[in-house]
Amino acid sequence: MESGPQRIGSSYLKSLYREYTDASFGTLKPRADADQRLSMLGPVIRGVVEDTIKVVFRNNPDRPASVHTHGVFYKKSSEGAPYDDGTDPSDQADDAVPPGGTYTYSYGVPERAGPMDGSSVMWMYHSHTSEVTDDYAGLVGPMVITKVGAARPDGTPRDVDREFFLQFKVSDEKQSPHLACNIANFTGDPASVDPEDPEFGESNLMHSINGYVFGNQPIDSLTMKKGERVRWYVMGMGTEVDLHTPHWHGNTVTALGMRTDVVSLLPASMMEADMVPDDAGTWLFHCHVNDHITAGMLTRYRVLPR
Ligand SMILES: [Cu+2]
Repeated sequence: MESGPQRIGSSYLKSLYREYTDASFGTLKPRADADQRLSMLGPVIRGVVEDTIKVVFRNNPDRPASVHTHGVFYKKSSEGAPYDDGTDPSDQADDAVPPGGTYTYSYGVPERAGPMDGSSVMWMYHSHTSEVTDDYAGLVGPMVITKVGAARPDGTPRDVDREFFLQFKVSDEKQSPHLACNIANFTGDPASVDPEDPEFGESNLMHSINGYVFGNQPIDSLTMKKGERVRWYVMGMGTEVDLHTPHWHGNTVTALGMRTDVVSLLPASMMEADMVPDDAGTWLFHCHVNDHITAGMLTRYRVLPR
């Protein structure tokens, strides 16, 4: 985690999805206290079954990027992924929005995009122009679809008091498009860095939850009250080392129709886990994979007395 002559340290330049106040993209929308919990993730896109969701995407980074969603209904012109699908150029503007470009994606929300059980389901969205490097750049966020009749006016599920969003990922910063910039800006002696040095490679595997390691996500952003109805949306991303088993100390959840305190995530897994905490305190929440524990894939959550 420490920076050094050949070490980047604990801070990296990332490319992140951020919400603006309007489509002029002049003013970043400040994140509400409740949204600070998102940390590195993009804004929560919300919809209710039978809605149409439109996302106006401005690409500020210096390379092409896109928005590719899971779960919802899209035509080829809103898939956000370039591959040999036989479409003509009029259906390809979504695949790779150029630097400075703007594109409006449109998604239907049929019943099959909504929850099967419960009131809401989380899908992820991410850039799919250069799938691997876009992921390691940080271009990922959550989308929540709520059942008809189950949403408040702002789209949040009425039967849930608090939602949390956490992504478990071994972020390989060596595969980030910002590697050269991070070496130049954060190492002590950039010219002496050998990117092929295995130890340099290991130092850039960030075993992170929402971009934080070793419990550094502010605990205020993971705080709830005893007796509240809490919905945890957890997701995985990454590669073959990304098998994660998020484990809550102190309280249990229901997930996939069973009671547990550990769930399983593989790359691009998405899951809801509902908790009604009955045990106040500050509790560990960590990946239970041994190698990931020692590498810092852990955080804390806090349950206040009612
Ligand atoms: Cu893990």
